[in-house]
Amino acid sequence: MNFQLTDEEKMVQDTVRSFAQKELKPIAADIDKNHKIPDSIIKGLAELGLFGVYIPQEYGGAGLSFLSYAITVEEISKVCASTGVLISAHTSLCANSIYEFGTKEQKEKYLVPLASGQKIGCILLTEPEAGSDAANVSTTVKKEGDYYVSNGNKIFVTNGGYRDFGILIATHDKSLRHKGIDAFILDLKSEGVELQRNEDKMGIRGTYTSVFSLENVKIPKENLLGKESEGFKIAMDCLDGGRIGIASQALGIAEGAYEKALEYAKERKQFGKTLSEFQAIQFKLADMAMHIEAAKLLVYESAWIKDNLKNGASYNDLIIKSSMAKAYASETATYVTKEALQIHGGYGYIAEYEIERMYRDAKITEIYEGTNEVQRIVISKMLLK
Ligand code: COS
Repeated sequence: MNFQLTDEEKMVQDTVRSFAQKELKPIAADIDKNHKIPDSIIKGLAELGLFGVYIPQEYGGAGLSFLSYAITVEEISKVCASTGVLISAHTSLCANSIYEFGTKEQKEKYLVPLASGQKIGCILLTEPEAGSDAANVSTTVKKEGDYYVSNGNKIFVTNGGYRDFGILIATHDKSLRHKGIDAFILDLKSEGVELQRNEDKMGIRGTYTSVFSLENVKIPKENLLGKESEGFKIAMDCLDGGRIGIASQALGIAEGAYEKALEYAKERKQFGKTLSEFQAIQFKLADMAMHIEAAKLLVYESAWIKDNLKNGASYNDLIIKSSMAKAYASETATYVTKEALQIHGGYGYIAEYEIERMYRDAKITEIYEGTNEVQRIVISKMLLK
């Protein structure tokens, strides 16, 4: 067992940390306020290769490990959770699906611009009646000559507002549930794809959470991803990696809040001594650090499993550990941000101190890419198999 990062992973950590601290930290509050990640940040991330960390170089990526990707999302999310999920949803839910299931032609046409950061990716999976019950999608596809024609409604599409590329999950026969589902690469500028709105939300306010309607959208037949009826498998597979991405985001949020609380506890004086001299605060810090460390081990281990699937690591292990990492790290993020806010007292409630943003950002990690209740369904099903 080796708990050390490779030299390459350490370099990624240093590079991303330095970018996050220098470029992102000073404007994280503005990203939240203005509901937008500046184009200059997207350009900077692209120049560092962070839109395709583990995608091979021949397809526009940086060709590094999956663990490097997890570290990237973690370091970015320490200062800006919106930018963390921009990278995570783009990579895990879109680029990854094309990388793992796409043809050479699909990779050249769609993966290269995604992995190099010229285009931003998303997945169109969730619907008003298909959230946790992902197999209940009602968006239809019907083959007509050289096209599939799709109709339906999609919600909660992270990154949808960029209107670049998405993975569309739709059914050709709803009565078959997950066995009737297909996946497609969809250009979000196609005729019939209407962006209804970007939601106004509690946290990760720098991201687009979009609502789309699809009316007679013609998708070229060569945009089918994998084979017909493989769509649910593709969605689940990308979520297995995606859950590590969200776990990394949650870990980063928790670490960012913990660091701020630690710093504040050492500076703030009440009753003639610093907060860090009170045992009540010391115990809070100890508990926060303990949970963060445990979350980190789960996140890094699941990323390591994903990196080692070709070297004998088991896919079942990936499913169970990625769900554990996601549930545990997200619960750590909500717990740690709550405690960090409490340590800041009244100032924690004031926007200038940033903890209130981290507290708001943390909550979604318990919900998206599978609620933590769904993670427990996945974990227990695997345990009882
Ligand atoms: N990884 C790989 N395969 C999985 C899987 C996973 N995590 N979870 C389920 N599957 C497979 C099952 O093995 C089964 O395959 P077979 O047909 O070959 O047996 C198939 O998918 C159907 O599984 P199951 O019968 O368990 O499906 P259910 O409809 O009961 O629901 C859950 C499965 C709840 C786990 C699934 O719908 C889910 O993950 N929901 C949450 C969706 C989500 O995360 N949405 C957020 C999107 S953010 S963009």
